[in-house]
Amino acid sequence: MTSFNIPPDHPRAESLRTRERLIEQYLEGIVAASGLIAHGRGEAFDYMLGEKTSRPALEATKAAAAMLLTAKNPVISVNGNTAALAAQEVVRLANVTEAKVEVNLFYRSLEREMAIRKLLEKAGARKVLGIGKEASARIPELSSERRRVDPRGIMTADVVLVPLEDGDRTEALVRMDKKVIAVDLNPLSRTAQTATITIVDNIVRATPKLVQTAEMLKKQGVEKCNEILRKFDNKKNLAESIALMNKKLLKLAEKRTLPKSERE
Ligand code: PTJ
Repeated sequence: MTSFNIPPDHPRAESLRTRERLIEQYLEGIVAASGLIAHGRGEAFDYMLGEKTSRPALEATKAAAAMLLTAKNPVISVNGNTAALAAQEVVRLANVTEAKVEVNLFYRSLEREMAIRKLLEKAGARKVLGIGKEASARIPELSSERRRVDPRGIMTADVVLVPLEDGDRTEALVRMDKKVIAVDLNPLSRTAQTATITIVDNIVRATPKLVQTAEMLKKQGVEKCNEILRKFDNKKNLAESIALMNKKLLKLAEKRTLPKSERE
């Protein structure tokens, strides 16, 4: 535990609690040092979204749930930040969509893999793939440590959920004809732009909604899922998220500009 006491009435208490969680999990060896920086980048984009789940994000969440439910071999890829911020939701999502859970790290070490497995098991995971020598398959044309994957998991998956990702692997997975679902607050990132479905939302908000939506859609059946997928357009959805951020910035800029009478 870190010693910092967050005042409950602090206007940014929730955001500070998330930061503390990441720092704690960094000290536990779950989160990579770079994971703290990556989160800061995410926060900046979240600010532009008003730190709320947007309508396009909800639509993408619905499509993502439909894609996971209709997949033959769905896999949820877990890195340090995802484990720290959403371990329980990952396990719940895996249960409802019958997806496998695989640890896949950019800053790979056996210690971190085992610490993340332990955290996931504590959250209820029955089987966690991709640890150590189990990640014996290789994603072609990818040089980062993320290329090592489990032959029972990501290597043979048809749909891979990659929350908080770096762009290279998403591109490589798409080249392998896999469908990729990304959760990324930055709609401009390579991951966001390359994924089949991109949820532009904070993983803290997105994963409980994804679980809820999957539970609801599971009851409605495959036809409903297929219909949602037919109607979903990721490029359009991304453009809507960017437009939303733009609108928010313009609104803020407007408040700070000269009165109308003094403008050119
Ligand atoms: O645990 P490891 O070793 O696999 O490393 C994980 C990190 C995140 C360090 C690694 O994948 C990395 O360097 O990622 P990037 O390239 O910095 O990309 C992370 C993306 O996630 C950025 O586009 C951020 O805007 C976004 N992001 C950060 N925090 C959140 C987020 N998106 C959703 N929710 C967040 N909380």
